[in-house]
Amino acid sequence: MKVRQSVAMLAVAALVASPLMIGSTAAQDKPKAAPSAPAQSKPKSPPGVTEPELRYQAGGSPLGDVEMHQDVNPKAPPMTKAEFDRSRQIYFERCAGCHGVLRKGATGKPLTPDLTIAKGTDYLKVFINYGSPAGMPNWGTSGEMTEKEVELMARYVQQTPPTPPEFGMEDMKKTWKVIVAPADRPQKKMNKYNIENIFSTTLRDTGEVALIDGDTKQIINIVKTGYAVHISRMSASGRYLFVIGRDAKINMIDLWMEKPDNVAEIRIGLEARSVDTSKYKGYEDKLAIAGAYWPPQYVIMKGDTLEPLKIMSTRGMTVDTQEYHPEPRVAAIVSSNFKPEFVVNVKETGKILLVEYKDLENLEVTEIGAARFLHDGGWEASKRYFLVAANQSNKIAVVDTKRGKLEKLIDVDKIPHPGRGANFVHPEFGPVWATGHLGSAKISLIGTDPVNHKNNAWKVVQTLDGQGGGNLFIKTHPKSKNLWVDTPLNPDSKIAQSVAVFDINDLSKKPAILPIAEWAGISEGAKRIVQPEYNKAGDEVWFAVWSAKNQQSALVVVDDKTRKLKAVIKDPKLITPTGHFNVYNTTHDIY
Ligand code: DHE
Repeated sequence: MKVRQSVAMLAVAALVASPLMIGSTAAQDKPKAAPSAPAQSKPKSPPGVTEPELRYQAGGSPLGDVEMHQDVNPKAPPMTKAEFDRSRQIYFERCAGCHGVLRKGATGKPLTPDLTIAKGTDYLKVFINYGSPAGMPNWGTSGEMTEKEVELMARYVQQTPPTPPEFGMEDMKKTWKVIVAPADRPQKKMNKYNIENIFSTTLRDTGEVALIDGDTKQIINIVKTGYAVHISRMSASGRYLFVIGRDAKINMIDLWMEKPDNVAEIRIGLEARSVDTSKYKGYEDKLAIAGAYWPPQYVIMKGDTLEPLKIMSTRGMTVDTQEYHPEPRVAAIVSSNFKPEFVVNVKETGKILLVEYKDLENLEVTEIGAARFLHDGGWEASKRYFLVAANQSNKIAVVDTKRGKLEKLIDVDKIPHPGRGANFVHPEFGPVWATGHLGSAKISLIGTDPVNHKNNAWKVVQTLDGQGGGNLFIKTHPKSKNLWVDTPLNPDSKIAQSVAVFDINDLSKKPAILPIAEWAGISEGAKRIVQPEYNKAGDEVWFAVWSAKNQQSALVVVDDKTRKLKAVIKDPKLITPTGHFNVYNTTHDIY
């Protein structure tokens, strides 16, 4: 392997979210005084960390169920095997998202025994119970953990962190199944569906996707996928749909089958979020790639069978302080249109890797230094520049995939979360790409045309005021004049259950607020509105109305022109819908 280094040494802003501030002596590093108010039923966000951030990051990890070795450290308080296993499970369900699998710190502070043993069980118990102003949630007083669990966790964080197993080629091959071999698959499309207008909807808590006919709004099939399934992506030809679960299971679905269904599957690790396929001319449908959270690695596979070909580790030095990081998770991956390359974004090291896939034996990886905590992002309209959020650094990194270089690091507001962002031509500033924020109500519009609008390129040219923080996704379409902004993680249910829509022709106007959850006609549940997604024609916008597993959810379709309700899709099988992906728009990166 040859590594071309073009690391720009750029300082990043200090971390904003520091869930457990062990190892620092700052005043804010003290546990909060015991409150006199009674225990609350919901976790309350401490000052410094917004509730949306907390809800978003403290998602469960499938590693909780993985058996791990309990190392006995004589200096740490004793724990039985049963206590250790229970607290390990709680740790991976509640804490690993911020403090990291190995407790070396991620967006939260390190929790290694060299720091925690010195603090002692009583101190740690207070910390876990009441939280800290620096960002540690009040797990005990919020009612999220019982007194016994708080005590267990205080002892657990003093133990040697257990390491989940590695997952190499042999493990992958054991999970790899070709359900229908390429030779046995249809030679032509065998169904009457308009497959370019199919939507793949994540059914998060059942580990399935619903394939929905965008024309008739009927469910075509509910396909079994991995645990807490995350995203869907398309092959370049638009025939194969790839789905990845949080358990790192990839399912490959053939849309040409009479009833589209799985044709291959594999696990590429123990925990993952991203998958994509080769799109460069001559390599269409040839390769697939997936990135894991654990082990920290990415894997290149055959595009027609998912046979694993090459595994690459992401362990290495961070971009800013150049310290070794043992678990840099792979966040968004996209496929370049300019070169046979995948763009792999590594969260904790803050590096963007351009992985050239034309010769896997002599793999060339260009390493671009950006900023820490790279998460999600998308292309600007020409698909030459990729914009990715370094979320806890409050920056957007721009990569020029033609030159293979970092173009710019742009400061934006608190915790940008673009999804893939939204591209449109601004009446005053020319082509822009937009991102919303988890930590604020702002929407940043960034100029993306260095040729005809040079003065505006790679700058925030305008900031809009949305409904509030807790935004996750933003969307428009080349044929539309609407910019849709969701706010599913806003603590105010009225805001979480509605969306804001801006008029691109006149962005000085306040957005209209549409009560999508009300339109769904569902009585109970959180009914969070998630992810605007257009149909192929660009005249309908689909939203998920996301409630708990035991409650009714729905999809709401809005007419883009009139902004009026067009259809509500309800079905007992539509359980916890979150993301949805239109085949045509996903294949062609239209957003
Ligand atoms: Fe996601 C994209 C990671 C929580 C729905 N999510 C992504 C990507 C990453 C990621 C790295 C980019 C993938 C790519 O483009 O290749 N998401 C994570 C997390 O680590 C996090 C914070 C916590 C976790 O435990 O997983 C998390 N994500 C969520 C949710 O709670 C959401 C709202 C509901 C759900 O289904 O779990 C959610 N994430 C999504 C969606 C996308 C996504 C719908 C794709 C957006 C797109 O437009 O492409």
